[in-house]
Amino acid sequence: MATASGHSRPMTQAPAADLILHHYETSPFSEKIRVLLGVKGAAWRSVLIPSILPKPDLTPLTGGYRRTPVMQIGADIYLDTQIMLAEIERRWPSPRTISGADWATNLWADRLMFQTAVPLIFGELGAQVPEAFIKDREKLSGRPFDPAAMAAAAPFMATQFRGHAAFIEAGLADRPWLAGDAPGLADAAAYMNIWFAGRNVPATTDRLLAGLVRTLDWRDRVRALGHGQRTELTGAEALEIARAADPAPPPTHDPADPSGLAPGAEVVVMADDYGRDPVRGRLVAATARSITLAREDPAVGRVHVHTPRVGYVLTAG
Ligand SMILES: N[C@@H](CCC(=O)N[C@@H](CS)C(=O)NCC(=O)O)C(=O)O
Repeated sequence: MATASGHSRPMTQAPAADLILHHYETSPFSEKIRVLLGVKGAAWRSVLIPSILPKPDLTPLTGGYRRTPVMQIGADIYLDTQIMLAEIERRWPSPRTISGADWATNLWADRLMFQTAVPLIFGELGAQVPEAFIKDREKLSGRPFDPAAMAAAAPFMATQFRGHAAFIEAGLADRPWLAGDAPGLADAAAYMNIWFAGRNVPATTDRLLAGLVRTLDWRDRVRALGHGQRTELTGAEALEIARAADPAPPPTHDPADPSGLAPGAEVVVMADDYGRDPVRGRLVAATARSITLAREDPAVGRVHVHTPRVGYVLTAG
């Protein structure tokens, strides 16, 4: 493509090393992003965060959001994998990973299939789940986290998990990847649940995937995609990177936004499902796809925090 300066851009531009993922190894939503970065052939930086609160090097960036993962590019902070995937695709469009109804597939994987994997796993792990983790997840969800109740629901969850896996099997009937001829978001999103179950309850997962031969082969091929080139960074270094940077030009506010809120308004954003810790700031832009707000923190200076629109509640604060 020719640019204003007359130079031509390379066809393939891998994500630069200024993409930072705050994550932990066992996090399924993080695995979705890591696989996507593998598809993109990305060089990226990794900050390992705790799997339970407190997360002292993370919350100054997010304003209180505590879920995993969080993506940082300079002074721009992305909460929720939905907005991370959109931003990765916008900044680094090649190879293309999103088309068709992939966003619907992504929400199916995040909510419906994930919600069958959680009780399946924790019901079986039962007494092995540390008390501190149980207490943390009760705070996260606002509901009891009861491995015994999950174990009681396991037979139903097993049929549901296998049923969701059968959707993957059907999706692979006439193509090598759910995304088509090449891997993409649909693959990363669906794989996250198979990976999560497989690494925690491998024998049960094998039993529930028995006979789903295309899915088993696809699982191996998604794993073989890898995670791109990852280098480690400390949380303190990431905070310093945010402090030294200015936010990138934000999306354009939609004047027809149904919220009626205008840029500059004091607002609160929170997830609509779990981990609903409110994030406060000044509205920069609300669009049909995203919410951007500006916030200041002594540790990081001025940052822009971005969330998806679907799955998030925006109110005047
Ligand atoms: N909709 C969110 C869900 C993220 C999510 O549920 N992450 C889990 C871990 S994979 C979590 O936050 N657990 C609690 C924690 O890590 O503190 C997304 O797509 O990013």
